[in-house]
Amino acid sequence: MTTRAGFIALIGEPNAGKSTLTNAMVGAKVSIVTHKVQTTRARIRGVAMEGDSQLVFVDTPGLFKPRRRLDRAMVAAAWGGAADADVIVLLIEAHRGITEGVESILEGLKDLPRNRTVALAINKIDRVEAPALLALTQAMNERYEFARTFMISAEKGYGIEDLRHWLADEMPESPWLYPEDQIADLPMRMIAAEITREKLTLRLHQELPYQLTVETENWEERKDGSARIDQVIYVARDGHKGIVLGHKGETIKAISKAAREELTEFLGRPIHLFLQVKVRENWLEEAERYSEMGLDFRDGNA
Ligand SMILES: Nc1nc2c(ncn2[C@@H]2O[C@H](COP(=O)(O)OP(=O)(O)OP(=O)(O)O)[C@@H](O)[C@H]2O)c(=O)[nH]1
Ligand SMILES: [Mg+2]
Repeated sequence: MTTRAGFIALIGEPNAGKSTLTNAMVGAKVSIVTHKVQTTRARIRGVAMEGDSQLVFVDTPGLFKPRRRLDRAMVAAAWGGAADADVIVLLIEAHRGITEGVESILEGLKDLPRNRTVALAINKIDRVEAPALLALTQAMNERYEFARTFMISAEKGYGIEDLRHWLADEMPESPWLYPEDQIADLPMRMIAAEITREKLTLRLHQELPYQLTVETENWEERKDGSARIDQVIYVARDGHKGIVLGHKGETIKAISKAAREELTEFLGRPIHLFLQVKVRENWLEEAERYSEMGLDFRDGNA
């Protein structure tokens, strides 16, 4: 039997639906999703099988004009993911069309090695009418030579099968890169931290989600099959700590409950989750925080 395997980088503007597509392809939630931009911070790999092909999806942080050190490190991680992949899929949002951000990603694509296969996936087609899609497909293909264009809805599952089959055929001959039953290659402690960060992002407003990070400090397996997980939420200011805790600790309690429930389901056993909020004014400039997130601190150098 000839087997195939390779890496597929999903790139696009923040909020394009890259993580939603990763999860849809894998058939499980390996990457967190929110309605807010800049949810994904590092490269997250999700593994899917299609016939004799193993597809390793590399979900990347969104591409945008970076301002802070963290932004720069995220954008560098995204382009790094693209440069290393066998196939790149550029996701754009059907209802937003060719934004300034999309234009600048197209410019960036021209700097990649010429032989790279790049496909276009127009996502969120559930939000527009068909004629608009045809015009958008044409306009995008005039700007860049895409190997194929797919029209999909990552959320509703439209067009996903087609894309998966095409990707499976594009993969190079190779032994499988992961055991057949593995769906992600993120350490569990990191997945657990991401789940808590998702709940924080969903619940907190404005800039706050961008100014915090979550780390799993301790993971203790218990004899009864349950596990105790201790996490720290780093915030940059005293005021932020108050907001995360909420009136009488109600906010943190709700976040903790939501995260614990998802972790319990994900792991299939009881989880005891303990969250602690720490003020660390300078965490956005600390190398250790970046390595915990799976980012390269030096990529953030201006
Ligand atoms: N209507 C619609 N919404 C979608 C679709 N795919 C994703 N979304 C929504 O778009 C939002 C962003 O999705 P994500 O998957 O987090 O987007 P992302 O590209 O990973 O975003 P970043 O990690 O911030 O770069 C979420 O609210 C999703 O539910 C789709 O096909 N249709
Ligand atoms: Mg994402």
